[in-house]
Amino acid sequence: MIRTLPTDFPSDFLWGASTSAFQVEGAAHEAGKGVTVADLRSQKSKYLDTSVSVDHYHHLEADVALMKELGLKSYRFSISWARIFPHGNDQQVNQAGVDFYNRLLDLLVQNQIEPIVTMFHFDLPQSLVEQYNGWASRQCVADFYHYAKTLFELFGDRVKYWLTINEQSLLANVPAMNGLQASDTREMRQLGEQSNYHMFLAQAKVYNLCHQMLPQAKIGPAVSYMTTLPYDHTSSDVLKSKQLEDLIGYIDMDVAVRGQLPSYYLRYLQDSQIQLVTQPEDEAIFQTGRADFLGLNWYSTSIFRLNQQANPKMLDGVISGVEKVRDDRIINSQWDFSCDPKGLRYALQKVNDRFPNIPIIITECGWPDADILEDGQVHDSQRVDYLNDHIYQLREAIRDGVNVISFNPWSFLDLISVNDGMNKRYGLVFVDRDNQSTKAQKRYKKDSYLFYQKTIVNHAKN
Ligand code: BGP
Repeated sequence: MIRTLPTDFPSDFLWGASTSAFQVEGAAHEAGKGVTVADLRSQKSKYLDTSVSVDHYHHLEADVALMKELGLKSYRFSISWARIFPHGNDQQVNQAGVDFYNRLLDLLVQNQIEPIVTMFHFDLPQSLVEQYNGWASRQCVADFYHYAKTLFELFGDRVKYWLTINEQSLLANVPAMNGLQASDTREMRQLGEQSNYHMFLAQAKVYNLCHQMLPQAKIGPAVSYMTTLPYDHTSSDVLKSKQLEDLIGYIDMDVAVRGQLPSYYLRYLQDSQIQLVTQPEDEAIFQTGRADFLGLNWYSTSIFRLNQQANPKMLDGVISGVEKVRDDRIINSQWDFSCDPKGLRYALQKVNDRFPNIPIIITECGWPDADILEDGQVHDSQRVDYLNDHIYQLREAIRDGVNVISFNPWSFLDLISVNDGMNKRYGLVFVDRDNQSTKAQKRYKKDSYLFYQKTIVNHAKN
């Protein structure tokens, strides 16, 4: 029998939106929460103070009401590890933190919004860095496991979709994001890859644990994946582009789905003379702990001009051996994000070719802009176009046979950008604050909110 392809979004498609704890919550030093590496990063001038963020912590009911009015079927957010365990590995939970997430989950469930919960999104408890250098130490595997087990016990009755680590490849390639420091780049690379290994191991253990403790639940990573194209179509450049895509894009997916470190990564380690510290039992851990789905953070297409240097890898956010090229044939934002909707369809087809029929949740996808509030309105027409065109291509990918089950644009409401504070906004909901003043933190629906609301209604009819 030849199977029939879907003609549209499935009726149970989860139309959602996305945020992360330190970027929205605020209350960073309230209610017993411990300090995180994100809080410390934010004290450096490049980042915006997380102590207030957009004060979601104190606007919980109103924010969920806005989600409901928008028609969301899912909400992807993260739990702050340090709100549950202030030092990352305390004997007891911080009850005020547990209460906060209980309130959020209860509100979501009451409003029929499916929670999609990230366990760790760039905000490692600082104490773990001070105790043993965080993810660079194998102890962190045990502490993450204990944290995950606690989340399953506390919230497993209401959460069906779990995401383990957000954008591990970024954390591995920019180890400072995990609070790590080193005297030279070589040592930094070593720390980055050892951390990478421990994050892989921790997730494999947690996938397995989830399957044992919560057989109804589904679990996977939230992977950073952009469409990567070579500038020149010579074989050597195409090969380099593939190497870059493997090492930065596919690696997290390959380990999560196939249960082993891929050969291109072993080759990279060998060529870079990086020796990982491993244990004999690890192979079995990788084999038995596999993800059920892939969460993809996809924003744009990047075009790279590649030089002959081996091993493209990122250091402090810069990819060595390659140069990102701005191509005016695609629309670019002022932050060098491109708008390439067909790039999304192409990326989804490639992931589906690699892992046939694996369920995919788009965990992030969005357009940055310096939105302006005028008379209570925000006319974010570029974001509306971005959403419209990407949703169209997403539907095309579903019609191609790609198993996408949920779309969660970044971000539900304006939040502090990792690199650009409040200058660079992504939200469907405008928050009235800037880099200097927190103002009233009043919320306003942008044009993109109204557009997305209509889109959800139209598709829910199918
Ligand atoms: C992803 C992160 C998000 C978010 C987004 C936009 O990498 O998972 O947390 O920040 O990118 O990036 P930025 O905030 O730098 O604009």
